Amino acid sequence: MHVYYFDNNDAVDEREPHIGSDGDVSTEELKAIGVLAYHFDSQSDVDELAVSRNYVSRDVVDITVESMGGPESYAEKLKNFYTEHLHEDEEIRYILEGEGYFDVRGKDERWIRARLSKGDLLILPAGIYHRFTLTTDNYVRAMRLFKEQPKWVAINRPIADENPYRSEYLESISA
Ligand code: KMT
Ligand code: NI
Repeated sequence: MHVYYFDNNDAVDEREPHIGSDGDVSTEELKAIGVLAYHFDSQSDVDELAVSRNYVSRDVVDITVESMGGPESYAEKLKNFYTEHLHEDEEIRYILEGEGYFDVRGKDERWIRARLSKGDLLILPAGIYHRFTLTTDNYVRAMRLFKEQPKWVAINRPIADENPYRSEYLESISA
């Protein structure tokens, strides 16, 4: 998994790498904002992790132009994924096929981009602002795992600024 600071060049398609000049981001740096990154080649390792962290539900999503029902709805879906948002629960994303980018906000509000390929797994804490997009290959198959009662809803910024899970998250990363 390549993790680095995003270049903030919004004139370029979001599905391009956008490798910035601020360099790579280490696993420790990710951990400091509550994000855990792993690589698992076997599903049983993922299952074990899910059990140990009290995950109870999951789904598998295929994101392609066809699976989304054509170019227009694909573009619409991408727009939703790429709108900065948070979730009220911790969530796991595990890449089964293809590739995608998760952008998460660093402590200083800079975007950190993680390029996820087959076998890469990311744990996003509740309350972290993030967004997602595909690569120019336009193909990903991902498993999404949810804790306890799944809260599928994405809450966009800035409405989520007032969300209690947001405050709780900010508290948890303040050292
Ligand atoms: C999210 O939380 O933004 C997503 O789950 C994006 C799609 S999963 C590859
Ligand atoms: Ni999300």
